[in-house]
Amino acid sequence: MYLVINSALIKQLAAAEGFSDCGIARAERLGEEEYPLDEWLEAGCQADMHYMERNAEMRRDPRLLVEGARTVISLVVPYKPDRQMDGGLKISQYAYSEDYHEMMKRRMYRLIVAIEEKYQDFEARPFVDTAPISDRHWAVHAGMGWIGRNTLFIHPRYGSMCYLGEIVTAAEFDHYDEPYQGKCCAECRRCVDACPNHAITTSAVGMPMLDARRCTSYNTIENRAESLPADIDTRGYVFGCDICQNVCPFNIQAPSSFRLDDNSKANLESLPEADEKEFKSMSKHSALSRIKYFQLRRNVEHARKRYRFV
Ligand code: B12
Ligand code: SF4
Ligand code: SF4
Repeated sequence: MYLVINSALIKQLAAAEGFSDCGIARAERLGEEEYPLDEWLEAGCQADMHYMERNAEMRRDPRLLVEGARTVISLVVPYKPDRQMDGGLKISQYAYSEDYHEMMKRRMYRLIVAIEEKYQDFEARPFVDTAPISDRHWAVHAGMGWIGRNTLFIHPRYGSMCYLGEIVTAAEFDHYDEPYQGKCCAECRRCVDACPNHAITTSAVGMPMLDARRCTSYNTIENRAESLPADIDTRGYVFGCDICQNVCPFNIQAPSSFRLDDNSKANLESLPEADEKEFKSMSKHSALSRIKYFQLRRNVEHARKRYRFV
């Protein structure tokens, strides 16, 4: 006999640990129609993120990641701040606060402990953008929202500015959520039209597809080259990019989740001028630690060069 867990109780515990939404899905294989990874890879959209090519089958099937997995608990924490950074050079809002990998993992471990207190034999592993598992597609599969044309997961209340994570377990639950069937982007194309680099393209079967080679977020964060492609218009972003999220009506109407001025990372306006020591201190416990100092300098130089022409 394996453990059967009360889904409604787990959702209550998740809310108590600071998750704004929680969906519970059966751990099963996501097909190509649900997660069109092969097509994306074949089109070369991953640029040099070769980790996306490795373990592709595991990315589709959490049972290959966690032996005996029966359930994926998908969790949402919104991050829209009450205002955006002023000034010409800016960083993306997902990096305004504490590193989301650390924050999400901490909350997920606390949730696992809270579940263990109710069910002694409960065993689980938490993931947040750190293992071959598609965070967005599990959020859809667990019934919490849909994949928008900007290719991000959109929650009907919180929009796309939310961090996602999963707890994968062999335990069985008494109720599973159905994949999301509600609202969607309908005829809206604001994000596609707003992207200055035309990075949101269309796949052979008519799905929106993000070409990382054209995306400012990829170029300012993941691209390790000495210089950025000259035609990439970062519109002043030196870390990440929010343009296709800022124009989205679901983000415009979403409530803000924290006051930027209350946040310890609020002095980020000085980031573009930071020397290496200052950068190290600012990027500690921040998503900014994903880049090296030379990338920051390269991104600042690229943005300033572009500004002279626009
Ligand atoms: C690789 C990656 C990137 C790459 C590629 C982005 C991408 N869209 O794939 C780069 C570096 C560019 C990137 C950028 C960003 N990222 Co990122 N990234 C990831 C990562 C590691 C994997 C994503 C992936 O599987 N891509 C594979 C391909 C197949 O997906 P795709 O391009 O979306 O294309 C398919 C879908 O759109 C699909 N599709 C289209 N319509 C529909 C409809 C339905 C119903 C379905 C099912 C599918 C579907 O068809 C396309 C294929 O043809 C995830 C973490 C994780 N482990 O899941 C975070 C993640 C997606 N990123 C995240 C964030 C926050 C960002 C940025 C906003 C950061 C920033 N501000 O700069 C930007 C947003 C850029 C954008 N518009 O997508 C969050 C997104 C949260 C959310 N609400 O969705 C994630 C989930 C991390 C997290 N745990 O919070 N990222
Ligand atoms: S993050 Fe910026 S560059 Fe990338 S698709 Fe969105 S608007 Fe375009
Ligand atoms: S801007 Fe419009 S098309 Fe793009 S993700 Fe938002 S609702 Fe969908």
